[in-house]
Amino acid sequence: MIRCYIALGSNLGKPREQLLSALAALRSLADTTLVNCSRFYGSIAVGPGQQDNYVNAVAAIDTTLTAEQLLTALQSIESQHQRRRDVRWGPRTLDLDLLLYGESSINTDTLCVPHPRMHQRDFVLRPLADIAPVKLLQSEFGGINSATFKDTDDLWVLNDNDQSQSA
Ligand code: ROI
Repeated sequence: MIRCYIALGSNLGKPREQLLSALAALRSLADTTLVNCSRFYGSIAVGPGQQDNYVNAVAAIDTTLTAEQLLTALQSIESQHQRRRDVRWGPRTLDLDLLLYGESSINTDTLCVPHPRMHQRDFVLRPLADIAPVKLLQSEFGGINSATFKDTDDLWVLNDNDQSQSA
């Protein structure tokens, strides 16, 4: 079994429900166990132009799928959620990014792991810090620590009972 981390993001449709539905899809993926998921975060869109706020989270899975098979499975879950790939950096119903595949470094035309932009993105690092082992956070991420993070104007923890869809 390989321990993998997957970033989830949505800012179209009902973002929270998109994430819950994506987690259900991950849970029923063949040869894969959903191990854990971070809290859900609201976040201001990073990137050009004006976009609605996102809901972001990070999930941990154990899988015997190869990285390529996993990527294909993630893309198929995105398609099931009406993901369109027309606008780069554009709004999306569901984005599933493979952050880490065990300790592998992968660099092919289709796949780059560890995800090349994850270290700069608080909307990835902060949920990751909820669930990743301290050892991994120390070795890969300079010791980021869930306990030292505070809500900011750009990124905040969503309460489970907060039903607002505006993130
Ligand atoms: N911004 C936020 N806050 N969250 C995301 O998941 C996200 N995903 C993206 C871009 C457009 C870069 N911006 C984002 O792909």
